Amino acid sequence: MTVCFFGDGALNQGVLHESANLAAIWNLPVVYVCENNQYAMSARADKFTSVPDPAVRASAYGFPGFSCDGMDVLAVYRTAAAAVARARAGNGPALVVCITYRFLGHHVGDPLNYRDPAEVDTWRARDPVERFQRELIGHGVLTGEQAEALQADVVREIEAAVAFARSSPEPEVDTLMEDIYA
Ligand SMILES: Cc1ncc(C[n+]2csc(CCOP(=O)(O)OP(=O)(O)O)c2C)c(N)n1
Ligand SMILES: [Mg+2]
Repeated sequence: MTVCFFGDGALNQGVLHESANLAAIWNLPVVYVCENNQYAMSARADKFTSVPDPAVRASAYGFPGFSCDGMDVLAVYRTAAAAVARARAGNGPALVVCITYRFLGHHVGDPLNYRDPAEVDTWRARDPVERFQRELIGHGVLTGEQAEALQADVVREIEAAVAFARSSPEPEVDTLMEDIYA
């Protein structure tokens, strides 16, 4: 099966409509996952998407659409697992919309002058990584020390990857199209 990820910015592109329609007609094992972080570049979702919950659009293609709390790791897992199980059982595509939030700008130079910092703080308080960590510690799956050690491991891994990239030669121009499927 195939999982396609896209942002809320891609929701209103014609190609999504064409793909979803064909996927339904051919009964393809596809799960469409919209990471609805409520901003596409500097535009707020309610300014460019006609419905508050884009999951309702799936019914127009004849397959189910599920919205879930994208700030809750286990809610995303349960919702995705149901959509994947359907697809694997031969029941065709599904749309999963994860309601989340874009903490940072669209790009590093984004002035973020189009939204209220208080809104960001509200969503930051629901940070899914911190929330899941609290849940794991609360259920005794992880100790605070193990969580800290894990975080230190991740930081080390990222730093090693950055160092590797910085010390590697620039890629050749003719590799530009490698691993791109069209
Ligand atoms: C096919 C295509 N159409 C339009 C654009 C211009 N564009 C770049 S980013 C963007 C919005 C992306 O929104 P989203 O996926 O929600 O990303 P986010 O701002 O959340 O990072 C658009 C319209 C593009 N890059 N490609
Ligand atoms: Mg977005």
